[in-house]
Amino acid sequence: MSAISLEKITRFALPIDSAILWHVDLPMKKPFRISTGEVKSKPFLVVELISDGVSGFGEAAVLPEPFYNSEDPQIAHHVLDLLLKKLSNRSGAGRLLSHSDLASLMNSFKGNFIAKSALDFAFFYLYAKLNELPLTKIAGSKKESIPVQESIGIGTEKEVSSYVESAYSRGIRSIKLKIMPGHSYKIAKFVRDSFSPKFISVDANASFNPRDPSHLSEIMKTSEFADEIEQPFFPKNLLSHAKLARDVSSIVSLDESIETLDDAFDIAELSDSKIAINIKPPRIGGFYNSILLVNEMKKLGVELFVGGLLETSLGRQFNLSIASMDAVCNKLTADCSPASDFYTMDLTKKSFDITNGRIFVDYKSPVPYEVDVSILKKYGKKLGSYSFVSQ
Ligand code: OSB
Ligand code: MG
Repeated sequence: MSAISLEKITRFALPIDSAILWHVDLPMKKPFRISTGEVKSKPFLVVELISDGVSGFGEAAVLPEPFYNSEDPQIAHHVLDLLLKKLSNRSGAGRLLSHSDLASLMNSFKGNFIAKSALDFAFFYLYAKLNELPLTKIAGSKKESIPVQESIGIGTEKEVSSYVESAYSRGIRSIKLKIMPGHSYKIAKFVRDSFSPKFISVDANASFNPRDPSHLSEIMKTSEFADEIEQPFFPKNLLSHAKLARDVSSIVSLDESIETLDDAFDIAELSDSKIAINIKPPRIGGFYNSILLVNEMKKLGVELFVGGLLETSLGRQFNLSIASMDAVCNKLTADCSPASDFYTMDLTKKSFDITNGRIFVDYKSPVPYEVDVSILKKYGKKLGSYSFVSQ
């Protein structure tokens, strides 16, 4: 049912007057370290689409430098500026814009999915507000609440212990540890022995080389202490991940490797649907692509869960809607701790909390976490304004 209404939604045109591209930099509480780089501050972009005085917002959850994928704030600025100029100059189209118009323009550009996702999210934010249709209804979400996993950056045993303790104090028993070559099984064993969590996943962010025997044996050893291993190898090493999934009893999951629906179909075929997929809506170009990916992978029985890119609650509410679809986050939990774990303030008027390790999903508000415009203006600067009304 949700697939039919989603198709209807994509053909429905919204009357858009103008758009603003914002650069936002919220103060971070603490750095977050992954194998390939450290996030000390996290400037990101926001697209605002305006229709008769009503705004829809979308977050481009880029990391400060291209160490997670090939995008960063400057690259996203360039790509979004090009797309917004093309949208504002569409000949003869006036101010009416449907999601399918938007998607066909975006599909003509290769890659840059995080940048594109901001336009897709802004569209659905506006659509939800103008039609009073909750984002959860658009996704066809069903779950009342979703279990949360705490994602812990690379650090000393002492630092990691204090983050695990804070997760435990909120009822979270599923821990994701960031790892890298030379720093993997010891930390996984340490957390397993000291805290006995319900579930340990380790995330290498594509830092192990499958052609290096010492890297391979380190991953095999780490798997003894981990229930799940996320993206050990480089993003294009689909076959190496499929082989690893045959050789270890831990669940193998992919994050960086999956950018399109075709990537998901490929790994499902290569691994006989054994490899789980971490859906990060920004990484695959937004809300629409995420819903589609869930609907297709559900048919193949692929295990799905939702990850994060340190978004504010503006971005994370789309992740939560996807996480509460019935085919998602069943065996595996969502990396969706509150934005207050990372930032001294959120970009939205309210934020979500964790109760006994779970987030309760809001099914009433069209857009549960609306942008607080005073915070956007205080911590953001305008990079560009675009008029959609033909001159
Ligand atoms: O691989 O999951 C990842 C943050 C930055 C880059 C990569 C990753 C992450 C996270 C953050 O783990 C999880 C979150 O947003 O809660
Ligand atoms: Mg990951």
